[in-house]
Amino acid sequence: MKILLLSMPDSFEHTPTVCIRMPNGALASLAGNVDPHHQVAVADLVLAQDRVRTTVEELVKTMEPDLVGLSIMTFQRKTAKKIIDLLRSLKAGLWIVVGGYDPSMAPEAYTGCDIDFIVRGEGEITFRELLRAIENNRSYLGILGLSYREADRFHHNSERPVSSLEGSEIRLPNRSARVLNNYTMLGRQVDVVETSRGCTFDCSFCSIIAMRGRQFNTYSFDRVLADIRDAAEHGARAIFLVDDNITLNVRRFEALCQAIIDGRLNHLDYMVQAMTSAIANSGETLAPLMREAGFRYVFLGIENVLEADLEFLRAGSKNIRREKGIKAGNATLKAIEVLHQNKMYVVGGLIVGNPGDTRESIETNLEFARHNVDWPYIQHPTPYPRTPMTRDFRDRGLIIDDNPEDYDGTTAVVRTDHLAAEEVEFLRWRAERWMKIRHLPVAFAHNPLFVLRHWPKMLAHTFRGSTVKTLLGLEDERKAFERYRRIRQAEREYV
Ligand code: B12
Ligand code: SF4
Repeated sequence: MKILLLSMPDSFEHTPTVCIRMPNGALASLAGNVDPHHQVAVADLVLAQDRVRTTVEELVKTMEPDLVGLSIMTFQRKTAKKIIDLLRSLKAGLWIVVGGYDPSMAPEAYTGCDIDFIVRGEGEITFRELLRAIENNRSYLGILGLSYREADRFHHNSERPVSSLEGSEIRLPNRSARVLNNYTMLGRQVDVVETSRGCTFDCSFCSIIAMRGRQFNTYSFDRVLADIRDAAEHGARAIFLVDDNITLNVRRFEALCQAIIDGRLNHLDYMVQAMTSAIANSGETLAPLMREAGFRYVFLGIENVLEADLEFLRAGSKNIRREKGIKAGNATLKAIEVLHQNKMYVVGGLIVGNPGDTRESIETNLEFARHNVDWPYIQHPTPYPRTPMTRDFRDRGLIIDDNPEDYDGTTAVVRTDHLAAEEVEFLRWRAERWMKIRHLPVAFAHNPLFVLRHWPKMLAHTFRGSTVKTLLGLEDERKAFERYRRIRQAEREYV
C-alpha cells in the first residue's frame, strides 16, 4: 500500500518556526514499523507552514496514497479537520487514520469527522496490524487500541497495553521516509530520539498519565545509540531526547551519557527534559557527565516557585531537594546552579494562571524566571482532555474558552479566582519577550551565521504586535498586546 503520514503545521509561541522546526517522532517510528513492502512517505507540515494546502495537494497528486495518517495534538484539532476535508476532496476512496495525543484522549471529537480509523495510545503495533487487516480484507475486531467505523457508528476496541520496549517489537524509526526537509534548531539540523517512554509521577496538567498509565519503559542502549547514529547519518547535528521523563532513573541516565561518550557521539548537541529534584539531588555526578556527553539545553520542569501552586499542579514531589535523604526545600535553584556550573542552559518551564494565582504570585514567578532561567518557557494551565487538571478547572467553573485551537499553552483559556484569563496572559506576554532577547548573544556565539541571517525575523516574532512607539513607552502596552492577540489569531489559519 502507499501510505502518507502527516503531522500538523500548527506551532506555538515558544517554538517559532524561524528557529525551531522539529520532526514529529511518532511518524518516523510508525514508518519504521510497518511491513517492509509498503511505500511510506512522512511529511511534517510544520516545514511547509506557509503553503500547507499546496503541499498536501502536491503530495496526494504525486504519490496517490491509499491511506493517509494524521498525527494530532489538541490545539491542532481544527487544522486537522480542515486537512481531512481537503484530503477527501482530493482523492476518492482514501483510508484516513488519526492518531496521537488528541485522538487518543478525545476520540469522541473525531467520530463525527469523515475519517475511517482512530488509533488510540501507542501506534506502532496497532497501525501495523491495521494495514494487514485492510490488505487482507480481515476484521478489525481483534486489533487492540483501534476504533473503526461500523455502519453509522464507531466501534472502539479494547485498549492496547503499553509496550515494554524490550526486544525488537518496536523497530527503529525510518527517517528515509521523510519527504520534506529543513528541520532546524537555531540553524543546526535537529532530530528526535527516544530512550524511554512514560513517567510514574502524576502531575495534574500532564497527558502522559492517561496516555500510558504511570509506567516507565526503556529501550536498550544499543538501540538508542543506533538511533542516534541513524539521526546523525541523516544529517542531524542536534538531538532532542523526547523522553517523557528520562530523569526518573538517574543511574540509567548517567550510564547513557557515558555510553554516548564511549560511542563517540558526543560531538552532537543534545537537549532533554528533566526534573529539578533529579538534577539537584544527583547533579554532582550527573551534570558533568551530561556536559561531556554534549547536553546543551535542559528543559527544567520547574512548574511554579510557590508551594500552593505546586500543590495544585501536583508537582511538589518532583521538585523536592534532599540533603542526606532528608527533605530540604525546593530543588529548583540548586538544579539551575548545578546546570550553570556545568555550562548548560536552562529552559525554564513554568505554569502561571493557576486557580489561586493573584497578580503578585504571577509576578513572583516571572521575576524568578527573569533572574534565573536562560530561556523562559512559561505557559498557562491548559485543560487538555483527560488530565486531572481539566476536571478541577471544570468543577470550579474557571474554563473561559472551549476552542481547542486556543489550547496551545500560551493562550490563557482559564481564569484564576482573582484574575481574568486575559490579564494572566498579558502579564506573561509583557515580561517574557524581554527575557527571550537576553539569550540572543548565546545563540549568536554558537550559531553566528544563522543568527546574523535571521535576527530581524527572530526579533519580529518575539515582539510581534509592538511598534517603535510601544518599545519607547509612548504607547499603552495593552494596545500592543491586543495587536499581538489578533496576529496570533490570524496565524492559526494554516489551511
Ligand atoms: C517532544 C515533545 C515536544 C517537542 C517536539 C514536538 C514534535 N515535533 O513532535 C516540542 C518541545 C517542540 C513540543 C512542543 C509542544 N508540545 Co509537546 N511534547 C513532546 C513530548 C515530550 C514527547 C512527544 C514524542 O515525541 N513522543 C514520542 C512519540 C513516538 O510518541 P507519541 O508522540 O506519543 O506518538 C505515539 C502515539 O501517540 C501514536 N501516534 C502519534 N501520532 C500518530 C499518528 C498516526 C496516524 C497513528 C496511527 C498513531 C500516532 O503512535 C506513536 C508511536 O507509539 C510529549 C509527551 C510528554 N509527556 O510530555 C509532549 C506533548 C505531546 N506536547 C504537548 C504540547 C501541548 C505541546 C505544546 C502545544 C506546548 C507545550 N506543552 O510545550 C507545544 C507545541 C508544539 C508545536 N507543534 O509547536 C502535549 C500534548 C497534549 C495534547 N493533548 O495535545 C504533550 C502530551 C505534553 C503534555 N502537556 O502532556 N513538544
Ligand atoms: S514529571 Fe513530567 S512527564 Fe511525569 S507526570 Fe509530571 S510533567 Fe508529566
